[in-house]
Amino acid sequence: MRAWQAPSVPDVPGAAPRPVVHDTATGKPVDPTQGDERAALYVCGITPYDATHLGHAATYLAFDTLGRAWRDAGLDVEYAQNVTDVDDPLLERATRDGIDWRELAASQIDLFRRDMESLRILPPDDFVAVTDEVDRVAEAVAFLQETGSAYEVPTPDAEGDDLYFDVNHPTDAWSLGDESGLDRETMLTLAAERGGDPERPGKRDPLDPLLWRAARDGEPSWDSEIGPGRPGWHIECSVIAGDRLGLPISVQGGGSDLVFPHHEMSAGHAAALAHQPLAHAFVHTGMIAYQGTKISKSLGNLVTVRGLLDDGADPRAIRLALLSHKYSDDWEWFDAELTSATTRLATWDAWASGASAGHADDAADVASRIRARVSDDLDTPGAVAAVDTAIAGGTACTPELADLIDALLGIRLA
Ligand code: 5CA
Ligand code: ZN
Repeated sequence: MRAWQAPSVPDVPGAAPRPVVHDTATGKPVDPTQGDERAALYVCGITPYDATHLGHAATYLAFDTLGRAWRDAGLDVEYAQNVTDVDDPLLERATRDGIDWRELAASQIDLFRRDMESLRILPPDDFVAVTDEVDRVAEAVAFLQETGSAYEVPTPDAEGDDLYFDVNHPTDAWSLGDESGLDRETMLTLAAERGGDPERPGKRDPLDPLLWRAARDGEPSWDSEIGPGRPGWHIECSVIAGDRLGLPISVQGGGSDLVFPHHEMSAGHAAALAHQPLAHAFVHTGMIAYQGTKISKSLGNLVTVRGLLDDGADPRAIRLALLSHKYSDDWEWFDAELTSATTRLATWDAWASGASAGHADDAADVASRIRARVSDDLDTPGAVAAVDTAIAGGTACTPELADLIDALLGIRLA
């Protein structure tokens, strides 16, 4: 489906280092392109049932920064992102609010597009609604059934049986825990909290995740070669990433709440489908909290991009506030974040417009410093500090330096 309008990104001369990022699976910094000229990025997209909150914004901004750093290093970037436009939380919200789930999804996807545009986030090349990929998911699940990785669990209340993934069926490119590194007890707890159903009777292993939910009365379903039903959650991302980008991809990205079960199981499905690892690196953003707890639609402690913009925030200040934190940290949003980012932005704008005289000779060093910081596991706070230091030290903002700030940090200074 249509993504959103791309912001302009200046081409900046000079060499940028290849980015290195922290890989959750190995716990180490890696070049996920493995020296290739092509970088393939898949980032888990929204479940469209509430407006873009700052946690979403921070997550997409982190991967936007990675895409910008790759481009600045001269790589060809291919980027795919899904939208989970049919899933239990979306259906529950639509029922609660008495609206059609399709209408709810469409309106929230539109809002997300507008928010991403306001924040000047680079759009994916492929922005894929799960409801447009149901046939492909069904085909993949049929293949998993034929090859012994999927099995039926008796489902008396449905037209057919639900299909589950057998986490213990051997694959050559994955075994349970490869991506998350978690112990079984933690996996069981997280599966129960994050959409899994370890208590469901009839499964071979309590951790086996749903691949295909057979049609129930009153729930959306699609006819398919494996009977009427709808996709499970993890398989959608394995299929879309594999189809659009080819496996293994460079980076599978998302928030740290997706480490288990979502990315673990997506990697398992990909391995069973393609005998390939899903990704060279699994990169996770930290969770943003507000009023003491993780920002979440279900908890209701939302700070939305739209809300801040409606209150008059400069979208560049929202961006700068988020960039001032390390992407992988968990941190808490305070209203003062926006105030200090707005003040900092005014200082940067005045500097770029040449209001204060300065010397231009070390502007190139500042540019190198920004590039070095961003390519070192997306150290955007370090890049922000490099600009602050340049201003404090009397370095003038050359047009090239302003372009580099725009290209890497996505902030066009006045
Ligand atoms: N549709 C699935 C992924 S396939 C999903 O998790 N959707 S979501 O709308 O719940 O989240 C969208 C993205 O924002 C995910 O990458 C998620 O990890 C991230 N995210 C959600 N809440 C936060 C938060 N409080 N802080 C940082 N990132 C968050
Ligand atoms: Zn996903």
